[in-house]
Amino acid sequence: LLLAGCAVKPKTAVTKSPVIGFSQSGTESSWRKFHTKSIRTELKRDNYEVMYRNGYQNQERQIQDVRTFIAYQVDLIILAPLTEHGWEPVLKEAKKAKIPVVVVDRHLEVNDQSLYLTHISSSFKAEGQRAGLYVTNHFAKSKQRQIKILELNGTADASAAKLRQEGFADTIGRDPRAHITATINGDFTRAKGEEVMADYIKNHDLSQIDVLFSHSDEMTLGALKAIKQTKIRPGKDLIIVTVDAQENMIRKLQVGEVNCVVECNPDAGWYVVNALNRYFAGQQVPHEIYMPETTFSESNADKVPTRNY
Ligand code: GZL
Repeated sequence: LLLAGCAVKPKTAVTKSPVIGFSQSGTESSWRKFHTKSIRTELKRDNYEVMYRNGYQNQERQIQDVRTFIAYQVDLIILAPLTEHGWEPVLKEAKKAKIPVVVVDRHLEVNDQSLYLTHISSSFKAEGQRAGLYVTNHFAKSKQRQIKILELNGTADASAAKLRQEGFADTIGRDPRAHITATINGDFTRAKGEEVMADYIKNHDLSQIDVLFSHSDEMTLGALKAIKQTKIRPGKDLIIVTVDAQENMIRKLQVGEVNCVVECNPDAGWYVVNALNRYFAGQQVPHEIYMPETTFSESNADKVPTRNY
């Protein structure tokens, strides 16, 4: 090992950091952007190498991204599925290539649960229940005989939308006065939220509606723009309940423009890296990991922790 008069240090076996393919569904909200940032920051902190792909809210594109990860033979795939169905084929290809898949955020529907290692997300049904609870509590002492609710839904076939709707319906169903009189779909985006709300206002009398339940803050921000073109005072004439707890929505809660903000916690990074570290250390990983979250309303609007998103 003596070359040209100097000893060449024997190469120590450098363990290669695992390479992680991360397929994110899109960048449609501050919530989503922070969800991505939280996971990538923690992966970097623990020296994982990351191949990140943005699916631009297109499932076909996400499936191609996962195929790219398989071709690169990454050590593990993190997938934030846009919608619930249509993932079996590509998950079977990953399994055949012996690449584990960690599902984050929304659910995906598979018959064979071994197609993914774990699912790390929020309980969207509980978020819907909390939204419904706020509504029934708000009208508990009211003599109003009817509580008419307009629901602004997120992306069709997205578990976040389906389960929020299910949880909300569960809870308001306990008050015989409460009814969802109309449902409009804003696809979890601000632009679509504004468009479908403006369309609803054009064809209906919004003053007949008591409550707007919106599945995400981005859609609520769009809907508020349309509502402000009318005489209806958001947060006063129209009770507004929304989900995510983005900083921009907390500010609206604090000035009384909305009444209840159900938190959906995007800070998944620590939970994801903890699961990866356990997997690569050969330890057990639970099949479902739920993130902690809460609800904000006028009662605690002045005590909301900094949102970071
Ligand atoms: C929920 C997530 C939803 C957020 C929206 O976990 O899937 O998608 O509530 C985002 O901000 O569009």
